[in-house]
Amino acid sequence: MAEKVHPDFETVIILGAGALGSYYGSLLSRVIDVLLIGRAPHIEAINEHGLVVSGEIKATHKVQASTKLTSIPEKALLMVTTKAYDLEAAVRSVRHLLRSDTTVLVLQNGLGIEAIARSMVTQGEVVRGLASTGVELPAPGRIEVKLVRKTVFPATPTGKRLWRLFGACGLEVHLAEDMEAEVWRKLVMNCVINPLSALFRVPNNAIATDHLRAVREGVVEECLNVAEAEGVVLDPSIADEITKAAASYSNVSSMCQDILKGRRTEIDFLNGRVVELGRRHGIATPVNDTLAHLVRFMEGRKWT
Ligand code: KPL
Repeated sequence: MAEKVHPDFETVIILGAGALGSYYGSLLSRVIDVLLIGRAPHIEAINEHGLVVSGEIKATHKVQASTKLTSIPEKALLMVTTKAYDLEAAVRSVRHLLRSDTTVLVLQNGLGIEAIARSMVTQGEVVRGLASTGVELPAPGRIEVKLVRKTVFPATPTGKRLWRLFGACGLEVHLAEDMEAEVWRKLVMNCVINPLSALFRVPNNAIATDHLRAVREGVVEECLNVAEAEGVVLDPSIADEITKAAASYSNVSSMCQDILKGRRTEIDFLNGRVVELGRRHGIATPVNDTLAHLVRFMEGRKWT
């Protein structure tokens, strides 16, 4: 390590390097030393053949990779890219290694992500980022970039340092003045696209159909009511923005990938969380509740 030194960070460690984490790791390795921490088959394949990236970006990267994190060097950026439900356990497993100069960046979908990480971290700083890029992991050691979208950080001094680092390797980055509103905007989009694409097992653009307009609008309306009760006012035009965005996404959402692989999903951090907050505020959320129940029914099933 320590060949490429960036002024703000000396190393990037990606904890939970699946599809998205490997995507960021591969790009960041252009300008800074990167260590990927992930599951054995993926890590072994990377150590043997390099990380092979295809799709919108094509490259093979020699990136350091391991199944276990044993130390955190000075001025490290620790990016946690696990699924939302694995975040707590992932941070707990490394918290004894954190230093006061470690920056912990959490990039999961959903609400309450930063609070989970903060409750685990006693040293260093926690920052929330938002990722909308669509990446798949077709085989260990290989990722396919299906959709490239900007990464969002808060417009804080640390957010600006992240903006410099990510920008230096060609990633499009946006600094948000109102990060809470951005988190909600992304949440509403995920509450529409992820469960519908997962339930029908279709790419994101298929759910932009007119047949699902009423469902999409129902999800959005309930989310906006709950957001407002939480102190975040979003413009109702977001419903059309989401439909337009979905129509331009030919990738398969992360939730649809989870359902296809018979895995757990992030539904409790998305529509499930909106339902929970709605209950707390006395706001009805029947559309989100129904979608959450349907997705839970699909979790863990095997498809032939
Ligand atoms: O965040 C996503 C996800 O799949 O989780 C979107 C933006 C919907 C891209 O697929």
